[in-house]
Formats: sequence, structure tokens, C-alpha cells
Amino acid sequence: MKKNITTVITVIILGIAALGAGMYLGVITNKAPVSPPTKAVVKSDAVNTDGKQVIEIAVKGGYTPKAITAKAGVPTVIRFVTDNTFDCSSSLSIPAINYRKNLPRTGTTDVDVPAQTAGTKLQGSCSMGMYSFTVDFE
Ligand SMILES: [Cu+2]
Repeated sequence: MKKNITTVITVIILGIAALGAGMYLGVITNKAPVSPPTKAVVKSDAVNTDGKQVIEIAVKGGYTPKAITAKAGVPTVIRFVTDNTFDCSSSLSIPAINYRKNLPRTGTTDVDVPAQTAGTKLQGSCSMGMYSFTVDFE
């Protein structure tokens, strides 16, 4: 009988411990995911054979990276990569260069941007202005 009580108490303690661990893990998994880096520096080796710097932006539920630093005074290609993109970020608008296009659901779209002066912030967004990105020319 005494052994049974010990067993019951042990089971209860283990149960509480398991519950506590579960809650603890729950708290961890409920934490907001680590946000992706919002700024990417375009390295000088990202220049293609035509002497253009190439910036790649993934388009799906927004633009990634959202903020990019690029070199001023160099013609630039912004390469938009869609991959089963069914949200409105595929309807791209870059007002400063008069660019507006519905990107393919999946594919790669190169947008030529002429050399920009240092300090220029080129902004683009979905047609509704819900998602946006900025290229800082330095
Ligand atoms: Cu939108």
C-alpha cells in the first residue's frame, strides 16, 4: 500500500514536471520568430560582366531584403525573383523610374536602373503600397 502511494505521488510529480516543461516550451515556440536581416549590403563582387551591379530581391508576401545598400554611380539591375507568388507583392511599382509591372507567378524579372547619385533612396512597393522596399545608393 505504501509503495502504491509513493508510485502515485511520483506519477503526479512527473506529470507536473512534464506540464511545466510543456508550458515552458510553449512559451519558447510562441515567441516571435527571429526577424530576417532587414539590410543587406551589396558587395562589389555583385557586378556582372556588363559592369552593372545586380541586386536580388525575393518577392513573396513582401520584398526580401526590404532595405538594400547599393553603390552610387553604377548602373544597377534589380532582379526580382518570384516563386509561387500569389500575393499582391507581385504587382510591382517603382515610381522614380516609372516602372510598373505584374511579375510572373514564378520567375525572374530584371529591372534596369540607371546609375544613381549618392544619397538617392529608390523606393518600390506593391501597387497598393502595402509592401515596400528601399535601395539606398551610397
Ligand atoms: Cu499590396
